[in-house]
Amino acid sequence: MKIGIVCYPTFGGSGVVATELGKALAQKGHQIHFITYIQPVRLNFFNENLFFHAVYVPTYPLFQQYPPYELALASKMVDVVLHEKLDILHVHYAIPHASAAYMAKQILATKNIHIPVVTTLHGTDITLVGKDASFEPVVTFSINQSDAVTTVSTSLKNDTYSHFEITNEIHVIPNFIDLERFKKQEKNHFKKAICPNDEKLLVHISNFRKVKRMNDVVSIFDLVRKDIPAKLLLIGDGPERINLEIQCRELGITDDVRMLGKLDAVEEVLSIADLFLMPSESESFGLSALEAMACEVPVISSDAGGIPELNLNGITGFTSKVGDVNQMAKNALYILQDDNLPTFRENALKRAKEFDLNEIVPSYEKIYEYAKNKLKK
Ligand code: GMT
Repeated sequence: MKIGIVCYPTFGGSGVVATELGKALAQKGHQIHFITYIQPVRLNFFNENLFFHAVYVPTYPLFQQYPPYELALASKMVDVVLHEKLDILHVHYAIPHASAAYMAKQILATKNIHIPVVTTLHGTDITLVGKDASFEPVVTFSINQSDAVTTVSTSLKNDTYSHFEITNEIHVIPNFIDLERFKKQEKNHFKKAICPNDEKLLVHISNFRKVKRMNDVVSIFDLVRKDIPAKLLLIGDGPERINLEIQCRELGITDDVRMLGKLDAVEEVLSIADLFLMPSESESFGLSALEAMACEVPVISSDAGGIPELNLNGITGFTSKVGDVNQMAKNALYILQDDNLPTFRENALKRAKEFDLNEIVPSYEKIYEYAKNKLKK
C-alpha cells in the first residue's frame, strides 16, 4: 500500500508513534510518505520505502502573525496523493491534521480521486486543546468525516465520546514498542558515573509541560531520597524546566538531580534506571512508561487517563490518585527494596511484551483496509 503519514515531527509521543509506525510499515513492504514541516526526529533511518515531503509555508507580510500552515499542509497532501498515487492518508493528532486531510480529500474528489482518511487521536488533541471552544466544532466535524478513527487507549476513546458529538465508530489501537531497540543493555560504567555509591536511580522523561506535573516528580524524589540514597535523571525539555530548577534549589537537592535535555538514545538511560516516574495530570497512554517497562523499569504513576491500561497496579508498578505524592513515594520505596525490585522488573518487561510492535502494527493495516472498504460503500 502507498500510505501518506501526517504528524508532528517533534519529540512528542504522537510524532514518535507515527514515525515508528511508518518505519515498521516500510519494513513490511509498504511505501510510506511522511508529510510534515521538518523531517520527523525518529526518521533517522534509511529504507527504500520511506519518503519525506516537506510542507513549506511561504512568507508574506499579511501572514506574519498567523502563517496558514493548515492550507499549505492540505495543498501538500493533494500534491503528494496526486504525484505519488497514494492509497490512503493517515493523520496523527486531530489539530490541524484531520481538518487539513478533510480539505485535501474534498479537493481530490473534484479530480475524481477518492482517498480514505484515517485519523489517530493521541491525547491532548482531545483532552486539552481539542475540547477548547476555539477548536471543538472543527475537531468534531473532522473526526466524524474520517473514514476510520483510532485512539491509543480505551480511556481516550471514552473521553472522545464524552467531549464531542461523535457519530463515527472509534477503534482502539494502543501504543507499541520496538523490543529490539528498547531492551535493557549493559551500561554499568554509566550507572557507576551517575550513582557512584550505588544509589537507586529514578528517571522521568517528558516534554516538561504542566500536564506532566513535573513538581510532583521532584517531590516524590525528595521523599524517596530522605529514606534511601537516590539520584534523579530528568530527560526532555519544556516550559516547566525553570520551575523545576527553582524547586530543586529550594529543596537543596541539586547535587542529586541531573537534567540531561532532549536525548535520542533514551534506552541507554533507561537501561540503568531502577524506577520510572509518571505522575501526569492527564495521559492518554504513556508511551515513555512503556519504553521504560521494555527496559525492565517498573513505573510509579498517577491513575490518569489510559495509564492504568498499561501500568498494572501492584504488578508492574503502582498507580495512585493524581497529586498523591506521599502515596507515590511510599510505593516507590516499596518497589526499590532489594527483595521486591527484581519481581517488578520482570513483570514490567512481561507487560511491555504485550505491546510488541509486531503484534500491534497489523491492527493499523486492518484499519487501512476497513477505511478503504468504508469509502467504497
Ligand atoms: O505526552 C505528550 O505530551 C505528547 C503527546 C503528543 O500528543 O504528542 O503524547 C500523547 O500521545 C502519546 C502517543 O500516543 C501518548 O502515549 C501520550 O500519553 C499522549 N500524551 C498525553 O495524553 C498527555
